[in-house]
Amino acid sequence: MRFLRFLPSSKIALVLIPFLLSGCGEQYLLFNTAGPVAKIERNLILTTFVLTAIVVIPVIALMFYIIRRFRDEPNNSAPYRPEWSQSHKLEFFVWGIPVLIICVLGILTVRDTFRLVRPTTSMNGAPLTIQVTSLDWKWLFQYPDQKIATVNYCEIPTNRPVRFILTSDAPMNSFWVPQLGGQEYTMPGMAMRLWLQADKPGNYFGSGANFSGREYAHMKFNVVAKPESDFQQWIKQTKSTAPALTMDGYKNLVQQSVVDKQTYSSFPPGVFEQNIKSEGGMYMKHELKEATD
Ligand SMILES: [Cu+2]
Repeated sequence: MRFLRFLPSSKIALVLIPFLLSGCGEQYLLFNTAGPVAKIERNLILTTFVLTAIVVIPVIALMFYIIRRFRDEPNNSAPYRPEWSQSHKLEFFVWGIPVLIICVLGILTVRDTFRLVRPTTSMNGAPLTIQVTSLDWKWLFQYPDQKIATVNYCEIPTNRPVRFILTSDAPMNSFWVPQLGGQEYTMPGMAMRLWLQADKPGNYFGSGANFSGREYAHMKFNVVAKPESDFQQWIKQTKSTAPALTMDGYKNLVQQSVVDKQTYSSFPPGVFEQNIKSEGGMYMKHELKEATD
């Protein structure tokens, strides 16, 4: 490592420390999980990281070693063997270990993927359903059972699985609340399902994770998790104080614009399902039924 020779190793360590330790900070939402879904996904990410490091670290270390050991310079005693061609021992390690790692990672990933198709914790009572529509450049949340709607934020009860049904009435986007779980796409004419759950009250950052036009950077929202009783209180208050979302109001929201948080005491019935159907959702009968039953 001749090019590093003029830098004492203590200096290199000092430069590396902030990068190596920054992952512990609270601003790294992906690792600062707040629910069972995000926890499963974070563990899978960390397992993947450790397993791939088994290959990556020795390969990088070997690269430096080989460059140093076999470089052409006077008095280098490294053996020169041009007729060398095959080593079964080496092949065994070079192929065997990665194949083993891929197998383990494959099994773990399939296991967790299927685990997250259903709510991760046993349910007492019905889950909460929230229909999410990504619009040009805002997020609309509809509560089909409570018959209320919000824009650019939503509230959920803690310790209860929430079933998000996702679609788009604008270009495709992606719904992502890093502290609660991985992203899921929103697509016109489709109804995607994503189970999330918050274990502790808090404000969880959410955003559109898929570029969808000029003001896409403003497609941010908060998921506000609060205890069940506070959540019921919020529903009650919303129903009695907020204005209604009319069909004209919805058509306005669909237009390209950036808006602040909004709260509505009602919304035009069926507007979510009609949007999916009008965009070719006849192929989504099963999912639509799930979204509306
Ligand atoms: Cu799709």
